[in-house]
Amino acid sequence: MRVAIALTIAGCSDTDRPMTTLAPKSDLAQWIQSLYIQVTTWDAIIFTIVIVAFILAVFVFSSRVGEAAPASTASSDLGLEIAWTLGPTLVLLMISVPTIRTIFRSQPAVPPKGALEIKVVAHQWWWEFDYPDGAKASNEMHIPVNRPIRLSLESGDIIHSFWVPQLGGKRDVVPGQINELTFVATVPGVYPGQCAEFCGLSHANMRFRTFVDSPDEFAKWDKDQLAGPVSISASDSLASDGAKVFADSPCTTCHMIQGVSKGYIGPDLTHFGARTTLAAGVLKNTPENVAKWIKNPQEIKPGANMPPLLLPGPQLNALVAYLESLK
Ligand code: HEC
Ligand SMILES: [Cu+2]
Repeated sequence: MRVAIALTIAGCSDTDRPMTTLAPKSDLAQWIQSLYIQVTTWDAIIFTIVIVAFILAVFVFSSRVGEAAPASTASSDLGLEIAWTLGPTLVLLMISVPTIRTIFRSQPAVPPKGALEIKVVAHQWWWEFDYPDGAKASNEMHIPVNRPIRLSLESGDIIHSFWVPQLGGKRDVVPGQINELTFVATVPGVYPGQCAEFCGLSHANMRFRTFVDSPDEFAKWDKDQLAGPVSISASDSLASDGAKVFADSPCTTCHMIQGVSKGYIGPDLTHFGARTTLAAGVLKNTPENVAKWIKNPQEIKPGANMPPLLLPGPQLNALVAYLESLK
């Protein structure tokens, strides 16, 4: 039975179904997977018993037309009464005990030793990740493999839900409350995530990615994030023009670029050029897409909390070149 379930699950490959919940890449996801298998096994056993009893009742122990009804035994058989009270109780215990244990294991009161603690802030409709050393990221979270990760989930506005299917279960993000999620990612890779609690117009566009890096890759990424933006080489006149466009634009009121602006309404753009996607994973980060986004964010993402900015073509091109240079 278990082998059959495991084989069926293994058939759901995770490369062509990146949002699968059946390809665990963390200890938490693995525990949840084994819960699925346990519960499905119990279900299958009970299903079989019920169907067999049903068939026997219909075809073997039923009275035929013209025959007398069989004598009732229900109220007199104490053994049976005890059996069908204890049986379901046992089954419920078998299901609830491991389930509740898994819930507690996913949020231990004390973070595991050596855990990396990351503050996650959910916004309509993007994700902010704040690292204990001051590094900041938006919509693309980097974590080291095989090290306990402790997420503190907060909301900047309304209820959202943090969910990376291959790394574990959903956890709601509730205003005025800090919810926690603890896990160890065990396989390097890029795992997509998605807000899983309806939060308005662009809820479906509130995606993100988790990069599970080797410890060295993670250390390098973290160091790059802590540094200011890579300085623009004097030869890149387009990007330097773009820096001026940015500094004189309303972009500065909402976006932080270290050493340039201090906005905090939208994502920190200090290392925007190093991200693979933009607008919470909705578009690939290419110059064409960034230009499209600046011209009309709402067309790409209904309701997006960024106003369209009508810039003349050359200024827009320069601004895009500047943003892409921010590695
Ligand atoms: C009123 C505040 C506001 C202003 C002004 C504003 N933005 Fe934004 N910006 C946002 C918000 C909010 C988001 C996140 C939108 C989302 O993904 O839902 C965003 C997202 C972005 C992103 C995508 C970032 C990412 O990592 O996904 C870029 C790039 C960007 N803005 C550039 C600009 C530029 C350039 C300007 C000036 C022309 C500008 N923004 C003006 C609020 C603003
Ligand atoms: Cu949502």
